[in-house]
Amino acid sequence: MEMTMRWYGAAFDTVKLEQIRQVPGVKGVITTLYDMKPGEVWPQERIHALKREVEAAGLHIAGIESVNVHDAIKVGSPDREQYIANYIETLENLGKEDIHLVCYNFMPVFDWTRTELARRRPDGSTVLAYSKAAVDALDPERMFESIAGETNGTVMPGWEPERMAKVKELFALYRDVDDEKLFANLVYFLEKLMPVCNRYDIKMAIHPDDPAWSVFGLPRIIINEKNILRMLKAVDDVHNGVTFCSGSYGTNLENDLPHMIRALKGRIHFAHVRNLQFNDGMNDFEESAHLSADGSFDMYEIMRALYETGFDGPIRPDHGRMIWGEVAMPGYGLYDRALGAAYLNGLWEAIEKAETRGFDK
Ligand code: DNO
Repeated sequence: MEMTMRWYGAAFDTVKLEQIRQVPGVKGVITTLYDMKPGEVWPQERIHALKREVEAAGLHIAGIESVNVHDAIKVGSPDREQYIANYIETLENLGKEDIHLVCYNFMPVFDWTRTELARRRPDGSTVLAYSKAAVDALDPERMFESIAGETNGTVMPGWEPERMAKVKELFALYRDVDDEKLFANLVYFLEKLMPVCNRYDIKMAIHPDDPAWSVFGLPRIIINEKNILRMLKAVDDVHNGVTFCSGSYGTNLENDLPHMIRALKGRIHFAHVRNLQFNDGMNDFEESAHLSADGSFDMYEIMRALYETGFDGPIRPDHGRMIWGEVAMPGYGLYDRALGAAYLNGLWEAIEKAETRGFDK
């Protein structure tokens, strides 16, 4: 595996490449052209410039998160052909710049959903949190306003203002799209992408729906082992793979994370590893520190399953807590993600050495 950190680009991120470069073991970033709208073609010159910028800081681009998918592709409207052609052109431009990993999601309307961006924990840190009661009481069209005050002036991924202005229209678009239709549209999209992915060896890594169940009555498909295996089989090409996000699949306590990793062997191209603390079954959870003891998951078992299945893609610490007075995009500050990277690297080293050297009796 390669330890990486997500970076949104100099114009959007509060964290600098020079700081990322000082996190032990991190040589790669997962980045994006954050100002590109879903459906636009990414110009090769801009990808090239981004690459140069990252390389000038002594790092490299380990993958893109995300090239967002236009809603026409998700709902399967006639104009999807143009948007798929544009997506293919973007992949070509990425391939020409020697980039071989693309994370994307196929979630309708909303990317990830949380109801609080700064819940205070006993240690004084603040974290993203989800409460079912809050979701049930929420008018989805107002979700963004209800938490907008807590973004620390940053633009949250998937919650871009232009997109949020159109929430009502977006809901109308999905009126006739159920899980099966969404699944068929995903397969249609992936089949069209596979030739270009094969030509440039680009691995597509779908991000799970977060949380891993339907919110606001919208269809959701990338939520459990059965559905992912169905998707991988439907387009049975190694370039059709997944981003294994423990914090997203883990929202559903029925998902046995190490078991899922083993079942997806060979098709996990990217991993987001973080912990969650459940407070009231699945009705309430918050994004604790990465450490096993701070949350509900056994992080050692998650890392061990990745190790044992021969995972060799990029891994990144995921959302971090806001600590030590840092003001940053919720989930994407420097300090706690750096602690997460160090911890995950430590687990990996211990697993690897125990495996290769064994323990002295
Ligand atoms: C949130 C992220 C998601 C993820 C996308 C992938 O912090 O995990 O926005 O990047 O769903 O397309």
